Amino acid sequence: MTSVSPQRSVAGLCADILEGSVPGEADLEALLRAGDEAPLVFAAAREARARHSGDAVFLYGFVYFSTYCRNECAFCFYRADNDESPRYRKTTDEVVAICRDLAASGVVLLDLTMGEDPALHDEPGHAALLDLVGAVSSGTGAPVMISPGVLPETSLRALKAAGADWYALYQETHTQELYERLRVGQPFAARATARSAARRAGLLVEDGLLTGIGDTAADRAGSIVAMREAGWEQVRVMTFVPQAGTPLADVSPAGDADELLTIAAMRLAMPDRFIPASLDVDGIAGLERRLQAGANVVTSIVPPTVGLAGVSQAELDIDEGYRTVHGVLPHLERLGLRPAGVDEYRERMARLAAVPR
Ligand code: SAM
Ligand code: MD0
Ligand code: SF4
Repeated sequence: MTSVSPQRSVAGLCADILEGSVPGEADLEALLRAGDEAPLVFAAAREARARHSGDAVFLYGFVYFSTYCRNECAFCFYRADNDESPRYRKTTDEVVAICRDLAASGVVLLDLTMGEDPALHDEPGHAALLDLVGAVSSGTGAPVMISPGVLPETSLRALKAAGADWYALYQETHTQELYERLRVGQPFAARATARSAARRAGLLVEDGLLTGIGDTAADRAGSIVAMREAGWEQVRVMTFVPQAGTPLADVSPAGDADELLTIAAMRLAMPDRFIPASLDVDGIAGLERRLQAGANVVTSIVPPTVGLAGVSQAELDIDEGYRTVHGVLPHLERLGLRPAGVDEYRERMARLAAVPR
């Protein structure tokens, strides 16, 4: 396979990539700067998706079970010193009941997410977390993702043994200076090390980006290349949503144009990977745009009435029941897409796990 020349037009680049050329960093930056030609990039991304995923879309349930956190991420509503965010910690029984209902509603994966809650993180051997993952896995029979923050390899191995399939840990940006302004006080290398440890432990891994937070197209192109080289099985991007009570509360919200182009560029760079359309940025109103940019996963499906929050949109569309399988299905149908079942999902996970890396 050859690299595409950086001099090509957007249309030419897209055509070359669909014919098998591997886009380099300059090519990806050109795609990310497509501007008025963005629709060409989205169409190419949909074609790449169709070749690898057909019309299948994978629906993920999101369970933010503890919103306590010891960290001070500049962008996050749940940073330790914010007293405006809702704090709760669900019991194992509550989480299992929520997950059973989510699995019955048609999601193919349960994403168990928490802040770096000292009550769970400081416990020797992370026994309560292991117990929770074991209970959700055996109680639902569904694939499980954990998003717990940075953990040591021993605990990641134990979580895999307890039934976890995936570890999600986002770098936000692979440009170190920008990272240090965002994840204040958290070493850049520690997150990368934890993802590598998770892979050694046999977990599939998701990395991800934030955009609209001081990043440039060059930063995002560099990140896409870094994530492709690492071979992570799932990659994401979310637009920064300014949060009350945080240092970045007054930043003007970016539109989603850069997020959409980043989804499409990731799809063209990594055609066989899972790439989410998150309901946690623009809610249900933003779903079709993200799917039309080449996403093949819908994340942040949250059941109403059980007192769970989103991360970047704590409340948007949750009580209304729009962030549910029922709320998502009409949008898939309108785009000629269909929700995949758990067996098909497991088969796709196994295929990616078998890719040499
Ligand atoms: N505490 C764990 C951690 O940070 O790894 C797990 C939570 S993690 C899934 C939360 C992710 O949501 C962040 O990594 C970031 O990518 C995204 N996020 C948080 N606050 C956000 C905001 N205000 N706007 C957009 N995305 C945000
Ligand atoms: C999402 N709110 O998927 C969730 C969260 C954590 N693994 C994912 C950021 O949008
Ligand atoms: Fe804590 Fe995660 Fe929010 Fe950072 S992004 S403050 S680690 S919950």
